[in-house]
Amino acid sequence: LTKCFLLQVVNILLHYIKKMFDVKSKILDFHHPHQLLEGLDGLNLELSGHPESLEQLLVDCTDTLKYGVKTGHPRFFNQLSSGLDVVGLAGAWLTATANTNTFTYEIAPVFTIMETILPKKMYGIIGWGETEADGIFAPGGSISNLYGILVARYKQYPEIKRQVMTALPCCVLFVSEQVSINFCHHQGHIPFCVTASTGSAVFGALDPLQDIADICEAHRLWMHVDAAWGGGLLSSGNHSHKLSGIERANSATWNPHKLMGVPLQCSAILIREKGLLEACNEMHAAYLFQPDKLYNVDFDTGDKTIQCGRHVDVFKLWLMWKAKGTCGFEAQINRHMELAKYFCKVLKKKDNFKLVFDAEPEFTNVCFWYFPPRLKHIPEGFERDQELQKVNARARLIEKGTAMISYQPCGDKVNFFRMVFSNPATRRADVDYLIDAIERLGKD
Ligand code: ABU
Repeated sequence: LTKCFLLQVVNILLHYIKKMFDVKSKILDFHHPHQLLEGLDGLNLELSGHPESLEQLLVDCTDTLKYGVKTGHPRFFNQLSSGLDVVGLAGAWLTATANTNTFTYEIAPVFTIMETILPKKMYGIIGWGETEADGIFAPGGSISNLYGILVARYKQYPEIKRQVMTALPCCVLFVSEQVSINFCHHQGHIPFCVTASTGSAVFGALDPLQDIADICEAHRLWMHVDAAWGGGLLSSGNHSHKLSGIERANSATWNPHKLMGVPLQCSAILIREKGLLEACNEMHAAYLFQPDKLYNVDFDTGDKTIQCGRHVDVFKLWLMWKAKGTCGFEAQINRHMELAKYFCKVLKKKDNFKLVFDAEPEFTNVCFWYFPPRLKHIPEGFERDQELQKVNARARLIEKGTAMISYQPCGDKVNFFRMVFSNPATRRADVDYLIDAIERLGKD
């Protein structure tokens, strides 16, 4: 019965994957939240007191996928993380089957070793290869950045482990203008860290890391690089120079679940000075990290984190690395960059589209406005901006379910579309389709 149930689940998944890669299938059958809550067409999300049959669970699995978003569809451009790598998927299935916790070697022997191998590979690529650095996988880029900042503060004020935060002066963290925290500097506050961004979410902006490293060295500040999005560029001989200076950083966040296409989630925090991550976060839970175990407890990585339960995120990346080699990731990233260049070139030739920045894209983000014919004769200014803000081609694309692209305002710029390339299934024809669809659906 178990085997039969699981085989049927696998069949449902395989059917879904086939449809996901079929460019003619819809990405999404859009419904409003209240429709899903109320239930439609047999979908019932409510839980009851009695058990349901396995047949019903199979229907529930099918329905869950039916009303979801096919993020691996070649025309899904909505997120920085998109696409579905089948080897990575196999890794996720294996990890789920193993169902272990990556905090100790005793219950995750292979995975904890992998979690030493992969960070080493990654910090080797960053350029810290000569030193013994450190790293773990964390639940997403923001948490990885948090780890970087916690370690930066600990490095300057190790007493934070014993004292309350108010015993410290007010520590100031400097960040890129593109991450939404406000710069502040008051007399008496102590700068301790600069976080640079390589690949801001909207524009894909890359901070000048060498200049930032100079400043950090001059003022003895910790340098953290948020390369969650941009880290993948390091795999490409053509593009890694854009992160020049990252080798001088003290810590870096790098999310293989973005540009490298590893299934969610897979985010690494890499710390250049070995030992700091553990010294900063350790709590010595005696029921997990007994020092007198029969093996080398250096492989009990759990005390490096503020989490207790920790999902195995490393295996998908390990398996994909095996399958592609570094050259496979390089080819994939070069393709994304070429598509971004192509997309820009096509938009530049069209007078009803305008790029937010005219320059050649540094990354795979391409931001642009679409001008429907009715806006052509409205002069640049407030009135046109108000209308542009309302251009609703994106909403229509979602309703049609044929493509998905995100949009946002930013600073003084009214709503514009953000195209990103990270989906390995995307081809030029999909890019052409998107431009066409925006023109068709947004013209009135
Ligand atoms: N961590 C930022 C993700 C944003 C995006 O996928 O659009």
